Amino acid sequence: MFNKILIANRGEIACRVAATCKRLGIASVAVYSDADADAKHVSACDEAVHIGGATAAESYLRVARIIEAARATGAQAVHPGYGFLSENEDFAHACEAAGIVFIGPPVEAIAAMGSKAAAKALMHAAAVPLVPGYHGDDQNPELLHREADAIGYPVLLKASAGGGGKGMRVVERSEDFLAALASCKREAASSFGNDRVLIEKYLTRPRHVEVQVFADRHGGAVYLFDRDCSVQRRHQKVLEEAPAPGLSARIKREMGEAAVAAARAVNYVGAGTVEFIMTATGDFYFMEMNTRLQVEHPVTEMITGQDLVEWQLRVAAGQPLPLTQDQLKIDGHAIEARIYAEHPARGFLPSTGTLKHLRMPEGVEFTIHAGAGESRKAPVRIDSGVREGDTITPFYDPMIAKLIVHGATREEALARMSRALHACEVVGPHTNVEFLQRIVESEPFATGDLDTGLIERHHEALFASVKKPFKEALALACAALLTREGGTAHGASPWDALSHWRLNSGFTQTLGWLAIESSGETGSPFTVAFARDGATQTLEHDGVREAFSWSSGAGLHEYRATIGDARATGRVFIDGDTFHVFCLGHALAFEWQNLLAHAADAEHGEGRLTAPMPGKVIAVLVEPGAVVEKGTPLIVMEAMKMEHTIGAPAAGTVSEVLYAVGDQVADGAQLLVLDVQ
Ligand code: MV4
Repeated sequence: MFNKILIANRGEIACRVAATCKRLGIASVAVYSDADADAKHVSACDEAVHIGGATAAESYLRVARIIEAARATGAQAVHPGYGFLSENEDFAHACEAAGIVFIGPPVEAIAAMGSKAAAKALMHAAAVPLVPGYHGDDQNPELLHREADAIGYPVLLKASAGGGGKGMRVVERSEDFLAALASCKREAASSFGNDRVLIEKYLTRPRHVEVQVFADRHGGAVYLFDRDCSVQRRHQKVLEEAPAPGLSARIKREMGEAAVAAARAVNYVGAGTVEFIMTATGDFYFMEMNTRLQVEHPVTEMITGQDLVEWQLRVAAGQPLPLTQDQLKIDGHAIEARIYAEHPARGFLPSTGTLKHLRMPEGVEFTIHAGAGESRKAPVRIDSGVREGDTITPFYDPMIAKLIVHGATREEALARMSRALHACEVVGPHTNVEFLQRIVESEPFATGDLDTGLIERHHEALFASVKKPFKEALALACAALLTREGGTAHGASPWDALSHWRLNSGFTQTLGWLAIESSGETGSPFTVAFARDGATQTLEHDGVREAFSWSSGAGLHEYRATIGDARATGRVFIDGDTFHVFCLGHALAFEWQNLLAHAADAEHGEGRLTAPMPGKVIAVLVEPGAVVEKGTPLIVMEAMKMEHTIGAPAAGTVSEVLYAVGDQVADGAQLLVLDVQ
């Protein structure tokens, strides 16, 4: 076994690989870009080498620089993770040339699977099922047209060098074929530098089912069962699970054996994924083979209890596969959700920014203490490459975390996933957490009625607005605000004195709010009146006054509130004037309208302070000569049983106070004179 490896990646997969290294006593070397100097993966490794600028091209894609880092640190092998250089033949080749083990398949296997047409020819020879179609060398348009007519419409044109859904065209009718072919070839040439295409019968409502395979250098090859990754958006997987639901033992075995045959056909070594497309009746056809560890590998780890990174390291070090096919068993069901920093309401654009608050459900991080076996015992696993305080930048994939759950049955795993998603709290970038919740709780997902069109077909329901616990969340936001105003935030300001001093005489305080929708849109401003009279406290909102009480909870940011007969415990995270409330499994946000500052703003620069409405002066908080800060409360008025505090519009010195407690004042009357500094 190696004693030191370099991890040529970043984020959660670099952390994931480092965790297994730690567990096995293998030293790990991180590489990092300018943007990642303080990244989690750097601290997860024993050593780190800076490899260049923030963009991937200047860092994680620099073959020579990474090989140099491996040489300089004495790493015997390189783990490429996924993405970046993981399926790059030149990189695998350069490692070999430098005498460093590439933890991945042989260069020839990567090359064989790089061309779809060539891969299909190999698979045909190995008797792996293929979608009826044409994948020949002859690209004469008339010949292709005749082939398409023979297959029968609709057909699908695919760029041979493409992958992941790029360069595909559905052709519905023979008369559209030649135009679609020309357009597909143009796109293939510009995207992949190669205009070769293949034709397939177009399958409607297919499932994406893939098989995890592993092969060693000693002729051993096994499958670690199947995964369903049908729930995708624009070819980006959203939810993955293992095993694929609803398949008979016969289909599972046939597909597993076909996947092993596919791996053997290219002399595969290491971890690979054979991707099949499956019809509603369970017919499956080879699509492509991914020659790397996949993002969704944890669901396979959860159901098999195996650490696939450990398997990769063992195989790369020349050891035989740890288990035979007969020794591999499926235990229960696992589901993975990919939590992304993206904005569903804006077409899922990546959403960047600092993770000001990040709380994941109770679970096991994939660390030194939790190998795959451990994480299977713990039913919730979180693989993440970021911590609270880190920033999601535009340079890399905006994934925040993978949330993986296990259950004895799919139903149990599903319920656990739903709960776990409801426990995710993110403040900073927008996320897809609510979107994931809706899919997980949707009827087709719950019943396992999966196909690649699920999200599009249920678009309306998945994007409809949900009812949230508005009143409870608002009560918690008010609790957090009143707690803050009552003490710590303003220190020994006169405002503190005010709340305590008036405790038993009864008063009303107006709290101004704006609701912020998950779309980012803000509603209209509204006020909540908090009143205290002796031991009785109430909140009035929307014309309804209800009994209200609150207390700070045990944990950081935690509050308990009762409002009328509703009660809620939640966390309120305050970011500037925005109060992010997490309660009852929902995230809501309110922007505090600082009425005091607003009143001050309205008066700004004039140095005179006027009554916003007719009423009575109930407190004068300053005396002539007082030096005040901008925003310092000066006078409190009461009008229509509500309290209004007038604050200093700017820093200055109070030169004159024109009214005393108990005085009745007219609308617009000047209350005091301030000499602005
Ligand atoms: C197909 C297909 C229907 N018929 N091939 C898309 C990405 C690539 N891996 C294969 N893809 C498809 N190939 C035939 N003959 C539909 C898709 C497809 C798809 C496949 C898997 C997962 C999601 C998908 C979303 C749209 C289309």
